[in-house]
Amino acid sequence: MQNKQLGGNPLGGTPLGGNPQIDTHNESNYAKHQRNFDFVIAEIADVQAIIQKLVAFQIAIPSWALGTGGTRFGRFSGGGEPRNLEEKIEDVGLLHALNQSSGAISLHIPWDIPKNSQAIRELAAQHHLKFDAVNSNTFQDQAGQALSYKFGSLQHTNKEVRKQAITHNIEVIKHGIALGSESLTVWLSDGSCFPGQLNFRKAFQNTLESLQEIYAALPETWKMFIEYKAFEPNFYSMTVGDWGQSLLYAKKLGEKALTLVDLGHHLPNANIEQIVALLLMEGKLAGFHFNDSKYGDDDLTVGSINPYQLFLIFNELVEGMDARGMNHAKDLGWMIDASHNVKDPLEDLLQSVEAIMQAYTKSLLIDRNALENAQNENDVVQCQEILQAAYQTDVRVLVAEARLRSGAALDPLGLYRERKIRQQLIAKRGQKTVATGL
Ligand code: LRH
Ligand code: MN
Repeated sequence: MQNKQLGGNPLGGTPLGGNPQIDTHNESNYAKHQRNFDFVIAEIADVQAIIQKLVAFQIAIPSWALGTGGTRFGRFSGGGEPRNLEEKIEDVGLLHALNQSSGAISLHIPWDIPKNSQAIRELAAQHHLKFDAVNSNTFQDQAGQALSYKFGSLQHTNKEVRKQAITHNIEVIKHGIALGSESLTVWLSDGSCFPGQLNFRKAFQNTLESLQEIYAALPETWKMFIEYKAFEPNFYSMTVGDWGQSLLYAKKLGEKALTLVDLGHHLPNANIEQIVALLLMEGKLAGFHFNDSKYGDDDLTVGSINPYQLFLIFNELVEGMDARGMNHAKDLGWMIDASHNVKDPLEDLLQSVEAIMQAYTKSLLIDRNALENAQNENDVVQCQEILQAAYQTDVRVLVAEARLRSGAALDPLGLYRERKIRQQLIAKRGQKTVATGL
């Protein structure tokens, strides 16, 4: 089964992307697809332009979410997990071969330190993968680390701890440069668990001064993504606790600093689509860590709990990006950040990419002129009718058509199961392998 041309890819195929198994799968699903396609496009204007946008739209897969996730209560491994960075790249390469919408991987350091950056870069290129943002980690103490981050990193009252964390972030930038990445994501678990534990002003100023040193180390073309989070692992305050605090840092740091929106990092019922609209208006939106949640930072499959919210977020994105003449595919960071406690990690990621592509497609179907007129008329009912007409449109065949035109599978999840790929990975890697990450 193994195809020596494309290191261990259970789908076989050649580096040139031609893939007999995908072709066979598409042939057997083509007639039904074409029938649906012809039916759906009859009602849709500019369908070709929409499909081109979908073909161009690429989502970065987190290197830390290719194994089974867990909680403090337990972790139930599914087997066949990638044992090293090379196998993680193969797994993302597999996802990309199946949907041609997963063309980048986002690494987390030190969970995924490349031993040989050039070799890793070549392996990724073989799988048609780029390196998206690199992520630093000052929320765990590594073996042999001199000073602990128990009471924070960039906020820490001890200048030596801050220095240690700054040095780590600058090392992460170096790894990113070697891989061709162009952005650093800084998520800080810094904060406090009890009233009185922290001087909020000093914590902010220590963090800002530390970020300024990291900012100064950024290459000219790089960006710094400042990710905020309302709670966990600190449960009284977080030093980058919401979009306002992240924006304050980003504005004080400079134009390379932007605010990253992780959908699971908000207090209950936050209006995330409004936050997105305003960050975009300010030119300070970095991009996203897509996932879904019902309670906290649940890191569930994108669109599995609140697909309408995801649609409303993409509505603001398309409106705001077009208002600024931005390139949908290139001008924001599209990344997934999820953790798989009960699903096969690769199936979960395939579902998440599909949910993002569907939300984006539906937002492209919104009749913008009609909506603007209805808003100007304060015709509230008509505004909802226009939005929901797009939301209620079944766009699955449009997303599938974009895959077909990109050489991917009409039904990625179906083909993944049809080819028993998880079983192949278990046969190759074993039942008990554990991937680095969350
Ligand atoms: C924090 C977070 C952050 C990552 C981590 C893996 O909750 O969302 O983006 O560094 O998850
Ligand atoms: Mn995140």
